[in-house]
Order: sequence, then C-alpha cells, then structure tokens
Amino acid sequence: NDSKLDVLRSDLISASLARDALRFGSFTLKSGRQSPYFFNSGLLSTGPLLSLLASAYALLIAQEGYEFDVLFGPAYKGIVLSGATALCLHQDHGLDVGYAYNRKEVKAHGEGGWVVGEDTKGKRVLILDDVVTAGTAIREAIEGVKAAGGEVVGVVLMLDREELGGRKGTTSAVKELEEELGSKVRAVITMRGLMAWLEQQGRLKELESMKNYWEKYGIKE
Ligand code: OMP
Repeated sequence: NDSKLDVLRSDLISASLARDALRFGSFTLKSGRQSPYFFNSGLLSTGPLLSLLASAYALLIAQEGYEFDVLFGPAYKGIVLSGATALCLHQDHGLDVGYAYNRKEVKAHGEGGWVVGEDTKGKRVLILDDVVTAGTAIREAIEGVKAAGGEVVGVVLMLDREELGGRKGTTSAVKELEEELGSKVRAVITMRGLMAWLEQQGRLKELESMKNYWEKYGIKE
C-alpha cells in the first residue's frame, strides 16, 4: 500500500542528504541546465542504503503491476541496482524475474554481446534507471534494449526531476517517453515530492532555490 512506499521514500531522501548523495548548490547537468540540486545515486554505496533503494524500487514495481520478464539496468550504476532490485522482488514480493545490464565496451571474443545477464531477446523488459532530467540518457538505454531484441514495457526511476523534455522543450520529459513507448514511466521520488518533503522539514532556503528552478524547467501541466 501507499504508506509503506511513503516511508521508504522519506527514509531515502533523509539518508541521501546525510550521505551527500543529494546535494544543494550549483550544478551543471548533462542537458546543460544549471541546477540548484543534484542527486548522485552512486553515493548510496553501502549495504543498508542499497537495500533501502532496491526495496523502494521493488515496492514501486510491485504496486504498479508491471508485467515483464527481465529487469534491465544500464551500466554502470544500473548493474548493481537491477540485481539488487530483482533480489528484493523475489524476497519481498515473491516475484521471479531475470535481471540484465549492458557492457559499455565492445567485446569481440568470448560470449560477446551487449547484454550481460538474462537474455532480453524476445522478452518483456522493464528498464530501471536512477535519474531522468531531459530524457537523453534513458533513450539510449531504450534503443539498446530494442536493438538487443527486447520489448520495453516500462521504465522505473529513483528520481523523476519532472522537467521539460529535450525534444520539444515544452512537454514533460517523462510524458514524451511514455508516448514514445506506449507504457508507464514511474519514479520513487519526484521533484514535487522532494519539494514537499523540504517544506515539511522546514528547509526553506533549499525549497526556495528549487522553486526558482522549477519556474524555468519544471513541467507545466
Ligand atoms: P538526462 O539525460 O537529461 O535525462 O539526464 C539524466 C542523467 O543525468 C542521469 O542518468 C545522470 O547521469 C545525470 N544526473 C544525475 O545523476 N542526477 C541529477 O540530479 C541530474 C542529472 C543530470 O545531469 O541531469
């Protein structure tokens, strides 16, 4: 139910702040946007933090009712996240799914191939990634999975920054993705959820900087 996910979400935000995985300041993003905050999921690199993040992804996936065969996490961060989440899906929700990720370098010998882990060919694939801003990085993963013969049936994220997409620049990056895929893109944390949490905690300085950023790049609907 929703309240359990709310608890995980709130724990994840507090733990990320304590660990500096979520920082406030001035950051240049991949898209060139200048952001007052940055979420680096790579710093959630302890057993308990990985467990918290993977539990949150797994609960979100179970609640959304995605029907899929393989959970795919783009390298490098997605390697551990897809494996840990598949483990939680089994332990917490009794679900049996494969997990896979990609090789970044081209391998000409041995088993070869772009996909490592469960084969994605002819399978229903749910892509798991950390952050979406303008949608460029996730599109690469989608194209890779499709090229490897998988059918992308959805995307799950740690954080949807709820920003305008890079393509049209006027509609939400996530909405554009959903239209292209014809399936759901869902996140554990959203930018608006993060702002609500900051407000609850009385962290008004950070909230103010996020509101200004939201005016410029936040989705309009
Ligand atoms: P887009 O390709 O614009 O969607 O940006 C998403 C990517 O940016 C992610 O895969 C991250 O590599 C990186 N990123 C973060 O990790 N955290 C943030 O808070 C913001 C970004 C970013 O550069 O937009």
